[in-house]
Amino acid sequence: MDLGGAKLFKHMLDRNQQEVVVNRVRDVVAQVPLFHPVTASGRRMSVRMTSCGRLGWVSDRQGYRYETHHPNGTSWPKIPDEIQDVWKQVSDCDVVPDSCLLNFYGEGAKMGMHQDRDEGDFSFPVVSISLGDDALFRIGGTARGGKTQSAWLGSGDVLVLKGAARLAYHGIDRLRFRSSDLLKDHGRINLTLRVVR
Ligand code: MD3
Ligand code: FE
Repeated sequence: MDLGGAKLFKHMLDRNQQEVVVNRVRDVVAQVPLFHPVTASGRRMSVRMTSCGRLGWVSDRQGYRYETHHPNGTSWPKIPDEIQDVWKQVSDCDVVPDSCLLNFYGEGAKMGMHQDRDEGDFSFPVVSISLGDDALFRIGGTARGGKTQSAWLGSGDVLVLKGAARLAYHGIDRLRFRSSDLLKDHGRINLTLRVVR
């Protein structure tokens, strides 16, 4: 499947691999808890986030940026091997990712259309792993407000963004809440692996 240069690998992770990754995510969240990022304008995002790897993405009233520590002062844990393995399989890139953003969507959470441009080099791909409930993903072009394409991302799906798609506007319109039984309390986890530098 091809969404404007984004490559979607449906069902790349089987149920057992999904459970292993969820357990690794639980280990990370136990060390660096999920938080609701706040935008520079003071709006609280509906998605909760945390990170692992050398750098993690944070947003607060000062704006958004990559930091070496969680807002509580803890350094981010290492990216678990089972998550790095997915990058090795699909990124077609010899460089290892230095950041893994962990997004958690509860009932009603969504993410508005945006570009990812806080990284130092857009020639590296971004790899996204979806776990739990189905989410309606939307991707457009590199200008805001153009035509868009949509696709449902299901548990175990992996999306690779490179080339023109790397700077495409994208977002999550809505979840099909409780569509998956992977997570006890339902909801969705999205992991994005990046080279930030
Ligand atoms: C297209 N995450 O973390 S994943 C994000 O499902 C983000 O949580 C969404 O947008 C989520 O920044 C969408 C798919 C995705 C991830 C990164 C991208 C699409 C992308 C970077 C560039 C272009
Ligand atoms: Fe994004």
